[in-house]
Amino acid sequence: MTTVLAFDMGASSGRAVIGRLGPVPDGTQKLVVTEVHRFPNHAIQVGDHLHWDILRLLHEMKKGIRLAFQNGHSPSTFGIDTWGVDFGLLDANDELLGNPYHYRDSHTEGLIEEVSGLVGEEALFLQSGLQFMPFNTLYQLYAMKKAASPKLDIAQTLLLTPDLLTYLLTGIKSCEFTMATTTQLYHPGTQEWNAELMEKLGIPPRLFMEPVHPGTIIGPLTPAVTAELGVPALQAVAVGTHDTESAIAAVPAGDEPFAFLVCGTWSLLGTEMLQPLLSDETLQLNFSNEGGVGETYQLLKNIMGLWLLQECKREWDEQGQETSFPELVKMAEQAAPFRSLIHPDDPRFFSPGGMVGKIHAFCEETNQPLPQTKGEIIRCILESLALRYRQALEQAERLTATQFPGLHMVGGGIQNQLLCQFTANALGKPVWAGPIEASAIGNMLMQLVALGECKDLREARQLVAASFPIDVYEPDSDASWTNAYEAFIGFGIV
Ligand code: ADP
Ligand code: LRH
Repeated sequence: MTTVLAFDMGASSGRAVIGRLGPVPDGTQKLVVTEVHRFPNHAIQVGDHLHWDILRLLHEMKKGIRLAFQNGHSPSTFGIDTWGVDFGLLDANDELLGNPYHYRDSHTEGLIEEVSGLVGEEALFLQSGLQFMPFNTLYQLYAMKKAASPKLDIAQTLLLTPDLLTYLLTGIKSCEFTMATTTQLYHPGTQEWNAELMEKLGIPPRLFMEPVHPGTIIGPLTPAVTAELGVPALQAVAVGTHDTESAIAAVPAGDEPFAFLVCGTWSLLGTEMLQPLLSDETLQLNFSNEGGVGETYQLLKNIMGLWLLQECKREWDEQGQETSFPELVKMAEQAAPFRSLIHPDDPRFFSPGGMVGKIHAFCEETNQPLPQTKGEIIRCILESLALRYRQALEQAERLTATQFPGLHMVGGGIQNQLLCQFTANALGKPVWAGPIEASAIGNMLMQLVALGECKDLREARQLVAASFPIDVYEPDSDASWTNAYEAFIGFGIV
């Protein structure tokens, strides 16, 4: 029996999950997962900026380690995955300089256009493979440069969030490849940091460490942490530290090309490749090539995702009317279909706050009735997301000249069965949903690879298929989805 511990830090919550690999009565090996700790993760506004509460996350992770042992588990390794792009800076004494910015902070507004003006949009795409998103690390650092941030002047090392958390537990600084490729500063052609681009933008190249690949052992917890928690010196492993890449590693796909949708705060829809696809069409359709585990590249699009629903829920909860996710889904189910649609990737929906008002404004501008009740608003979001998934899947098919037989959905959002069914209906193709805790499972898989318990990504995916059930959603043949898609495409957003 091999036991590992995965920390999966999403933008809305974090969890510590134990994975045990061992034989089952039929003689095969299975992975069994047990959640030992779950905690909320919030953005915090401090003055003009939005930050992560990184020390609270460290505190909760320590609690997770303690609870794992108290509950009788004895993991030998741990791995950390988090959302992409964000980072902390260390000074010459290796101390953290301030609270890391949240990727939804407004300091990067307008910088895509400014940087494209300096470097050229096509050149930037060919040198990074990434879609243009305002929060990419590049724009965050450029914003600090423009603000003459003294932190940037004195920083010696940049650690992306999972590497920062690993450092705070082990004292070892590292840089993991999948996260490095979310920065827009890593060159997919040369497979090196793009120092030339950094110099052009005034970003100091000294900050960046040589990336290591998922499956590399980093080192043990510090003696201070083991003494504080009363646990042995677990070894940290560099997993697919970008949560999206860990989730894709846990898609129970076989050897054929497949399409995936990682469904959480964000929706990431795409397909797995062996090389980045740096075509003109990839640039036009605003797809990313993100480094994946097992020497893969993931051709994918960021879709605003369940953030839309989370923000409406937050607004209503703050008004004192708490409603759970399952209750909201039930209300949506009872609401009338196709009353009004939004385009989830209209930029107005990106920043926190006022989500119901933003949805109303979108509907008003597009001459649609305003969804009023909670059920109407959530139904509008879910139908619109499902139509956006069809649009993105068709784009992925066009880019790769492949017809996918269906869509694998993974992540917390698949607990929303209405969304899974809407997605199958919108696509006219089956949806295979599972596992829910894909990022934590993918995280564990690379620990198992590091420990020699799993040979490679292919074997790891076979283990997922053998260990976790999949729910199948067959499409309803209903012409209203085709009509709604035509209206949706009319919004004109690629
Ligand atoms: P993150 O990107 O923060 O890691 P998750 O993968 O945990 O996100 O997914 C969180 C989302 O899953 C929530 O925003 C919510 O929309 C959805 N969700 C979670 N639990 C349920 C549930 N019981 N029923 C329906 N939807 C749920
Ligand atoms: C999803 C995710 C996504 C990034 C975003 C910042 O959690 O990692 O892949 O683009 O967060």
